[in-house]
Amino acid sequence: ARPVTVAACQLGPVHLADSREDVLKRMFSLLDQAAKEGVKLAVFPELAFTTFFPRYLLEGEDLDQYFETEDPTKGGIEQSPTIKPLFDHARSLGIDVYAGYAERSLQKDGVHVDYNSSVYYSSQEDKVIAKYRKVHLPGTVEPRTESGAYQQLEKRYFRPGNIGFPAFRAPGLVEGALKKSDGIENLDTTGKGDPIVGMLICNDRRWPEAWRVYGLQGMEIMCCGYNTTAFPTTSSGHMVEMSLEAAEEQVMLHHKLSCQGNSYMNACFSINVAKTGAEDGNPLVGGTMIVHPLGYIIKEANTKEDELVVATIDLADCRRPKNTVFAFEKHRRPEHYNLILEQ
Ligand code: CDT
Repeated sequence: ARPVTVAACQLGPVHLADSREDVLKRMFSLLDQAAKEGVKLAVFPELAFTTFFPRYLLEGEDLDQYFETEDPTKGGIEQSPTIKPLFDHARSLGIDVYAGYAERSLQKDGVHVDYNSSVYYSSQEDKVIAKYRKVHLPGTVEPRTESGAYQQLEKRYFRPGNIGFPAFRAPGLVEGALKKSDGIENLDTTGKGDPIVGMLICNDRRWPEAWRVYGLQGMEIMCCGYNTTAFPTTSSGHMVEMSLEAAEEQVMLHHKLSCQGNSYMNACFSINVAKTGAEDGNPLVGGTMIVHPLGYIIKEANTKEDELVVATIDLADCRRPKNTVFAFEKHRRPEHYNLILEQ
C-alpha cells in the first residue's frame, strides 16, 4: 500500500470586490482544516486568487491587477507577495499545494507574455517544483457580439502554454517511497517511488491527448483546477435554448465524463477542483471530486461554497490497471495514431 491523504480545496465565488487578503484567509482556513485531517496535498482551483476575470473585457491596470509578474532573473512565483503567504502557511502545516494563477512572464527585452498557469509547491523542498501553463484556451480573442452571449476571453488574455505536459515526482507525500539511490533500476515500473503527478487546468481536462501524454509518463495523480460556466453553449459560444437547470446538468455530465473517463483510461487518481457559485451573478458549476483509477468518484463536494473534500487514496490501486488493460507498452498501437500529430 502507498496511502496518501489528499484534499480538493473547493472555493466558492470570488467577487470583484473581494480583496486578495480575503481570498487568502479563506485558503488558509481550508488548509487549516486539511491539516487536522492529515492531508499532505491540497489542490486549489484555476485562477484561485481572483475572480474569473476572462469573463470581462479589460485593459490597462484593470487587467494588470489580476496577474502575478514573474521576473526569471529575480526568482519565481514563490516571491510573489500575494501568493507567498499561501506557500508559507502550507509549509508550516507540511502540506503540498497545487494552485492556479495568472502568470505574467517578463522577457529579457522588457516585454511580457501572459499564461493561465498552475504551480506545485512542495512543502518538503520548500519550493515550487513544477509549473504548468494551460494549453487548451477556450473562448475568443474578440468579445462575442451576439445578444446574451457570455464572454470567455482567455484567448485574448493568455498565450497557449509552451511547456507541454511534464509529469514530475512529488517527494514526501508517501512514506517509505523508494528513490533512485535505493538502486532500483527502473523506478517507473515498480510503482514504489514518489508519486508521479500531472497538472491540467480547466478546459484541458476535456482533451484526452493531454491526459495521455501524462499517462505515458506513468502519472498516478492528476491535479486539475477549473472555473466552468454553467451556461449552455455550442462550441462556437452561441447560447443554446435551455433552462439553466438543464444546462447545468449537461455541463456536469461532460465534466464528469471527462474526469472519470480520462482517470480510468490513464489508470490514475484525479483531484478535480472547482471555483463555484455565482461570481457577481455569473454562475460557475461545482462538481469538485476525487476520482479513482477505476473511474468512480471516491468523494465529491455537496455545496457551492468553500468546501474541503478529503480522501485517503492508495496509489497501489494504479498498478493493476497500469499492468493489465492499460499496460500501454503492451497494447497501444502508436503506428496507427499518426493523424493525431498531423492535424
Ligand atoms: N476556464 C475554462 O477553461 N472554462 C471552460 C469553459 C468552456 S465553455 C464550455 C471549460 O472547459 O470548463
